[in-house]
Amino acid sequence: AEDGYDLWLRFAPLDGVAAAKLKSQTPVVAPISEGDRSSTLDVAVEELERGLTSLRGEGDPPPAQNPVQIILDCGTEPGTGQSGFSLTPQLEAERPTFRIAAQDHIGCLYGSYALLRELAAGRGLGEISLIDAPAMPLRLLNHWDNPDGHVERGYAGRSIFDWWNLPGRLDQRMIDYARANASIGINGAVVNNVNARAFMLEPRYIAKLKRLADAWRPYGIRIYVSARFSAPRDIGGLDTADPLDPAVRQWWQAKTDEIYASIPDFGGFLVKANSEGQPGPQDYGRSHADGANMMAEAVGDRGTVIWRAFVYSAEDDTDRAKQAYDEFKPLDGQFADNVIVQVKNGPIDFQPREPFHPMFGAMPKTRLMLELQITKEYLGFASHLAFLGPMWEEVLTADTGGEKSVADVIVPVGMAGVANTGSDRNWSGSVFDQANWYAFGRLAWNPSMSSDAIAREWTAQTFTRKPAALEPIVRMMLESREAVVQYMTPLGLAHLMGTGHHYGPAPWVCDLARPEWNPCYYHRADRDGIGFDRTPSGSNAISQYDPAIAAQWSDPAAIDPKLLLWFHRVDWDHRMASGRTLWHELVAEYDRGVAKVDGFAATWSALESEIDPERFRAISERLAIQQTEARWWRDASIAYWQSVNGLPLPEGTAKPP
Ligand code: GCW
Repeated sequence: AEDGYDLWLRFAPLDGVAAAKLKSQTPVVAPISEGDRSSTLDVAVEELERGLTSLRGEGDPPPAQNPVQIILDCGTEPGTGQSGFSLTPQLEAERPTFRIAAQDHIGCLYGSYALLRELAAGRGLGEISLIDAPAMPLRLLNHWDNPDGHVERGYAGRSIFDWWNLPGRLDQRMIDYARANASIGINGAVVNNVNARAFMLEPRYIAKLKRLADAWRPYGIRIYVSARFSAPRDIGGLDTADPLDPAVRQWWQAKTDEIYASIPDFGGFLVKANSEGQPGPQDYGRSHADGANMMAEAVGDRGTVIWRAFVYSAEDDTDRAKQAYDEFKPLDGQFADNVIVQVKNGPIDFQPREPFHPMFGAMPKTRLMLELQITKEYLGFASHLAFLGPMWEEVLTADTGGEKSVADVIVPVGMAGVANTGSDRNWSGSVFDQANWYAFGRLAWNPSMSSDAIAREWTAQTFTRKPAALEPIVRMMLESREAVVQYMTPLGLAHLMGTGHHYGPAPWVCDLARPEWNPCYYHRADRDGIGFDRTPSGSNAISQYDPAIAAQWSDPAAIDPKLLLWFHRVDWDHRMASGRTLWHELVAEYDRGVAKVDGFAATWSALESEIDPERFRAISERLAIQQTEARWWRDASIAYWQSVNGLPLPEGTAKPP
């Protein structure tokens, strides 16, 4: 059944010329000598055989007279460095070969997946000649999975990790999960929520973690754990977790050694400290650097401590968008070598659109890693179609000043994506959300890939290679994130979702205890105008950016209108570049968003003959939900703004039904 379980690894049979060619070439994987074998190479061979058989289609092919030998050459140096590979066809030779070369076994596995990906996109063996290597060392998924099976901000069922039955039973899903990740180059997973339970570090859990680590090792995936900072108190029997206390340091040292004794390639710890109620070093008057460095000392050169920069405090009434920078910038240069500071793409929290996080341009002496959210907490969950490639491309290519893009800053370190996996048959809730997992992996591998190229690859592997169907699908994917921005939070608005669930519109909410939990904190609309003044006349968050960027953004006429209300508070009759007033432009944006979604539904319904009935229907139903809810967002938002500004709808605006 086409239930989506196979993700982008379907390897649907080729047709036409491509099929005939592959059948006549009958590529076979050349045997690997006993001495060169490894569990990773066994996986590579198995994947190649499975993929090729599937791509060739039903039935045994007639034996080719001179079959193409696929040679895995994994001990040589093709000049690509660690985990890289080269693919070289030599089909004209007397004995035709296709060579996958790498300096290490994982490089050969990545090369094998790359070959299959190219074939699955419809290219012939002879056309597949490439050299490639991952751009950044760490390409990690962060699971916000709780040990009780609930996934925080998960919209695809329960957790895929079966802690109850581990270590005794290993679910086949854990292997398929590793295959999917390895196929796009993901090389690590933090398996539990950053809002962590300390008991994940107890011996009974270490045994479970070990079983997973052993299962994933052949696929090049290292396991990481979110550690609760107060663990020495919670499970260690100490009465403090003060990072400068010798007993605390000793406890972490012993705990870390215990983990490495079971899992020699354990990746390390991810820590959310002094953020949203989590314990941390500040509970003892110590800094984030004190806390991170203490744990880093315990880990040593065996792994990494990844410290999250997502902090904002209940006691601090400065603009929430400023707080992480304010706290971390003074610590630049104080973190140990094996500490990484992990920064969300924007300064607030995974909104449909935010400017890039100012820390990326401000911490030259700190190893920074980018955190993206694959699960769509603020973009309509798995119900709304939103391909996030364009959003991530936007942040990666953003200029941080000094001629460095965000990608340039993080390439020496890595990228983390908050996973959207769950127990649903199709893993991600909606098949289109699989594309976000895929895009994350591809961008972590190569942050200069275009979202267009990624959408094409994914669509060819997931749905169809036929241009007449592939082109419209890709087009709608590429428009989909902007559509969500337009019907939810246009022109730089943000955080107007209902508090708690973050799903529907609630710009009117203003009575919650913590000011920055209220949508009204973000839009600041009243009779006269709307928007958050972050220029020097307001919170001055803009000063956290490079002076040249800040200067451009400070001018409401020069800033991209997509960020206008993020940085500026303007009158309702403020003139936009379009010639419209802000109010009329805002209404037009909502309408454009709704119109785009109507377009997606029309595009999709025209594809009925090209898509299997199961996935066709599942996606049709979700698009219908999105059509209804885009209108909900538009109409509720406009009605609320009108209740504040008393302005009529622009001439010609259709009345809500
Ligand atoms: O996006 C917000 C979420 C919280 C999350 C937090 C964080 C894991 O609403 O659910 O907690 O950010 O990133 O720590």
